[in-house]
Amino acid sequence: MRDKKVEKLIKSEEKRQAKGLELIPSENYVSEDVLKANGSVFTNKYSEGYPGRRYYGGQDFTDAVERLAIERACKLFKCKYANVQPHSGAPANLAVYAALLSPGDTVLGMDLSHGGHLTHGHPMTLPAKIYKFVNYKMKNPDTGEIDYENLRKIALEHKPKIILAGFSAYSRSLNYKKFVEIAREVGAVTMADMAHIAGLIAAGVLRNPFDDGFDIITSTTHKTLRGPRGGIILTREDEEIAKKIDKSIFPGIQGGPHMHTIAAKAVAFGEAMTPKYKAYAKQILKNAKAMAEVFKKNNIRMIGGGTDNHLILVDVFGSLGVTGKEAQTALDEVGITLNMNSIAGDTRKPLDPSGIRFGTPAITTRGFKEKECAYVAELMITVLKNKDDKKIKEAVHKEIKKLAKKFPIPKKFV
Ligand code: DSN
Repeated sequence: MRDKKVEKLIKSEEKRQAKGLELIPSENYVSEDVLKANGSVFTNKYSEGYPGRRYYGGQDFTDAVERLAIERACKLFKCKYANVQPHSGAPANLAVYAALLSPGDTVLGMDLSHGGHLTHGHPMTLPAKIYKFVNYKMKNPDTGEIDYENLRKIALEHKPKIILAGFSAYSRSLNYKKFVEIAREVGAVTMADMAHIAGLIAAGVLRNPFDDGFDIITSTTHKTLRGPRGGIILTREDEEIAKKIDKSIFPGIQGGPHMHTIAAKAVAFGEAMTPKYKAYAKQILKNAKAMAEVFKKNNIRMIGGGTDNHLILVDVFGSLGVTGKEAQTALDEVGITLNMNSIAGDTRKPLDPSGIRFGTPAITTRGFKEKECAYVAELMITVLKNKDDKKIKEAVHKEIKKLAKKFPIPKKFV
């Protein structure tokens, strides 16, 4: 690269990723093919519109690559329509709201502190300023069970136009059938934000909400799905809904699609169709269970009591008297990256909450199996219990570096 300053920063980030262990459950490593497509000359092209209906010339190859991404997304997630243009998850969710709601209409989504996402109605977000959001919660944070009775009660009372299932910090499975039943009772559209678990659904190791009758799925493409940073909106079968969503993305809230990202999405969807990817997805779940088992054995409280998916949410403050921020910092110091997270009923502030959230998608990409994951969990607990002990932290850091060296970030997945 001619720009030495930027090149140096890229190299430093490369080193950071190689030397440490990534446990942020929404992060992953992409293949060199995804990286290549994402850094391709498609970045030079404007292509407002959709394949066959663009507002600029020179679209032979953009049309072909977008069609390919759509075809693969539909096959992967078993649906009729896909919009592959959302720049990420937040615009994907906003586009669905804008497509189906009028200002002031109601959406029923999961409470942020119980695992939902900011875009599911946090008062600071734009959607919450336009639409009304009401929230459902878990019945019991120690089992993670959703309070479906109350969800139905809220739905009957508020008559939402959209009932939204999905989360960014919830470790159990949702009962999609119940959501669909309640939505049909109140005449709502069902939308699943599966950003965290899209890859696990694509691989068939977690249930596909479409199989239970969900109307719409939104997702990012860069988490378990292991593609470029981006978003998608899938519609099971309703052409009218799909048309409204297309208009909502363009010209509604976005301009030119990022064709280089769409090319990279097509590559990632292709990779996710392979038997190797299915094995990867299975291993993510096994690895998360192996880590949860260690926390359980050590009597450390997990929200939901364990995990059915790729992530674990631990109440470090309640169990060990260590705040989420302290835990994040101490683990950062030994080469483990994760994030502090609020937990249900948290009395602490979001910038220093009671919990930490971590998961296995990235370390599974590196080839970690249950044995290594259980060991990492043990090391994490050692650090959490000795967060001010320099010597212990140095010893753990050595172990983490050894593991990182033994399991380099792969470049090819298929
Ligand atoms: N920021 C993502 C996460 O970490 O879960 C969700 O948008």
